[in-house]
Amino acid sequence: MTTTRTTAQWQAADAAHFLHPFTDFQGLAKKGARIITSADGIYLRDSDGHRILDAMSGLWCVNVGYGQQALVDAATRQLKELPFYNAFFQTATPPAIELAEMLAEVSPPQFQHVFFAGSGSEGNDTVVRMVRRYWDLLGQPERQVIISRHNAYHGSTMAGASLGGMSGMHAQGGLPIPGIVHIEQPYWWEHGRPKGLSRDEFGLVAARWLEDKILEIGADKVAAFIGEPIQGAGGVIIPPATYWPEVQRICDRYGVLLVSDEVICGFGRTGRWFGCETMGSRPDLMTFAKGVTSGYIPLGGVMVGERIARVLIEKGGEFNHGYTYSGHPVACAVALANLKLIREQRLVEHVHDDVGPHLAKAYEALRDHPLVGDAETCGLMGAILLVKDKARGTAFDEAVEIGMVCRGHCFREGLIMRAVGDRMIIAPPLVITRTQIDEMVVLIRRCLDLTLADAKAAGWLA
Ligand code: PXG
Repeated sequence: MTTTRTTAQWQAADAAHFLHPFTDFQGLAKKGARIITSADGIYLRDSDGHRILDAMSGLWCVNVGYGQQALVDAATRQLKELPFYNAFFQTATPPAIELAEMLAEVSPPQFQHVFFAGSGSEGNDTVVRMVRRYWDLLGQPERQVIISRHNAYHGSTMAGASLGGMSGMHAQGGLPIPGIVHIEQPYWWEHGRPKGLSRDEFGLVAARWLEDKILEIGADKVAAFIGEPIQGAGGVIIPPATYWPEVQRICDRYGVLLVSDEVICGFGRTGRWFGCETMGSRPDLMTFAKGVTSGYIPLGGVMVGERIARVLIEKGGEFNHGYTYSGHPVACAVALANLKLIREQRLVEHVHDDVGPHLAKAYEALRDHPLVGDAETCGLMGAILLVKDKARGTAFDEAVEIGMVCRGHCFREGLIMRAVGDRMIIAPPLVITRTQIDEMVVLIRRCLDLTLADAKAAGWLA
């Protein structure tokens, strides 16, 4: 199929018919999309035959890397045996049941139940419905408000985008929906450093913004707090170590449910099975997607803590919510094969003990680069902050779009590294080796050098 058309032909057909997500349609049509045709391990191949190191795991999801035969076989077997049956009318399929069982095994002990969805966005829609249902069942229907954070990403459905704190998304479509409010993010560079706070001091300050907000609204009206252990799409914002334990203390104190959005941080990304384990929180709900199938097929859902599950089950009555593909047998079969692979190949340990520390060391070494204001990692998530003046930590003029300049060099050099403002971010497949990390970091340094050369030539450093 991929050899039947030239790149230009693919691009023309793409521009004629395909409206891409989060894309300026006109701009893309002019430039032409990059056509990815195949992949293996941590490398992609495009329609011009270029090999590209995928340091973003597709879109934070291909945790086991490309080309894993066990996942292909699981899908094929299940497609032949039973390609679809629903879970609505008192029915279930073996893959969905087995996956539910296995998710309970790999999750923190408070999670024994799961609600399946088709994506992370749908999972977060379920979260909104479920926390409100929980408080209804407990006779506290006025507990409606969900607190989230600016620059969070929780998906693109009405509820997902509302929970998220992306102003560009809120500006389109009258969001957020009622009952969702936002506090500031725990980003030290933005809010802590300018005030002269240490990272740990700032972590406590940022967590207490949650307490302030709960007190402002009234604890009896607050249903839940939701956050990504580490904000991914927001630019790999790794909160200070003091942040999540303090958030946990505050949620406990006011009886507010804690929701950990594990769509990116789940399934080994941070060196534990779930990001909340790395960050030290004990959530009541966990949203998951992406890495649950390593992106080979869509699947999402919510792990439901016993505090909530017991109420939903024991108080009875129908929960009027669900999706056609809740517990899709093929998706669940692929997820099962994926989780087994992660377990058998000890990929979580591989991240925690081996490649995570190796990446951390390599990023430490990048700090000497003149453009690098900060370089930090957690497990296999990494961020480099590009600055104009290293000594003062001053930012580039926004109009320069320094991140996009750097990203352009990455593309040309055969590396997928994302730019979020001035932050260059990575989240490579968990199967990456030390040697491949070294290869990736050589590419990163080269792209930083090229970006620095551009900045000097254009006078952006002045
Ligand atoms: N929660 C989190 C934390 C996410 O990162 C979602 C929910 C929504 O999942 P679905 O499966 O509905 O897309 C996500 C998705 C980016 C980018 O630019 C990140 C995501 C999606 C698209 C782009 O980094 N994350």
